[in-house]
Amino acid sequence: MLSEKIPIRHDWSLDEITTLFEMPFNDLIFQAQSTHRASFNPNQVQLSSLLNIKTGTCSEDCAYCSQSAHFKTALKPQPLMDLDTVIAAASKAKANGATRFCMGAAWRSPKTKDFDKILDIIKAIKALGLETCVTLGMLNTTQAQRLKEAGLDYYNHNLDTSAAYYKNITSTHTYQDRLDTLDNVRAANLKMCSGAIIGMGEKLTDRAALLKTLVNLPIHPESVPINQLIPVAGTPLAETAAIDPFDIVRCIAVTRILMPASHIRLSAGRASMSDELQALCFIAGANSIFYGEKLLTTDNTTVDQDQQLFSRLGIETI
Ligand code: SAM
Ligand code: DTB
Ligand code: SF4
Repeated sequence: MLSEKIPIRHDWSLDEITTLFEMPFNDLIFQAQSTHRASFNPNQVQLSSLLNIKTGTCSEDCAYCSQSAHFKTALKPQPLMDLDTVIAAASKAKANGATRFCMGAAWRSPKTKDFDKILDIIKAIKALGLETCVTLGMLNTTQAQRLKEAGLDYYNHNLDTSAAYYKNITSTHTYQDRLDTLDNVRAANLKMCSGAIIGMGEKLTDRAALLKTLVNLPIHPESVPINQLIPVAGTPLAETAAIDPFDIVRCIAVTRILMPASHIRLSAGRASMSDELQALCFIAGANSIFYGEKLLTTDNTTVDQDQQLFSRLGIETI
């Protein structure tokens, strides 16, 4: 780690961010890797495991999502999992080396009847010695506070794309709803996990505008997942053309430069990426992954594949 810290800024303009995206690739990667080294050990990657604890029948119509009740996908809906099933999955993730356990529920917002069960799940996972993260949809201030009191570490709520492009992605809630939840997460003193999906047909300016919103929040999200769209059959985005693989590297590099002290997670889409592309993403400043055979409803890389890749790259997992 270098001693010189990079300043944390909250006043980035769209032009400045667009200019970063348009830099020659080598210059961009050099700046991102230099920034990365100022705050982090460049040979360490944090491992978060994911579990979908409630599957499908979601009232929202997010165009990328396999779990929306609005689309006919192959997914089998499942109610909220039992505590014991969640504990078993978390114990396995811990034994494989994960340090954080992230749980997702396909809800617009948490259901009152299930909320106490969620609090029990968080307490039990904390007791295993894992960091906890949940993503349950929109939260009000009381819900955020109760999650904090149960010992929750992180709340995941992605802005996903720019405010302008978000209107093409969902009609059942607004960008302002997402921002309000992020405010409530901060007000409860929870750590924030919020990031992007790229490859939904958005333009470079949408990627820049999304990152501008995230970086100019009063505190940068501690964790920034960068997802590449996984096209799911039956969803409106099923036939979306694949992006240029260098676009995800650029997106990670710009995110690293903007948020020098945040963990940046190379998230959905790794299963379709080559080892070389993933390595470029780590050079560009990604220092966290979702680890384990499944994301929420789709396949991830296997634990064996990831362990082999990290061994070839001399990366220590934490
Ligand atoms: N219902 C909650 C919400 O909307 O925040 C939590 C679950 S939602 C599935 C969590 C995140 O997963 C989304 O915001 C999106 O970033 C990501 N995601 C879902 N489906 C995806 C897909 N097909 N490809 C890439 N990312 C996806
Ligand atoms: C995030 O940014 N990505 C994760 C997690 N947060 C909840 C979800 C990825 C989902 C990919 C599609 C699926 O498996 O359903
Ligand atoms: Fe999927 Fe979450 Fe949107 Fe529901 S709110 S459709 S679970 S992304």
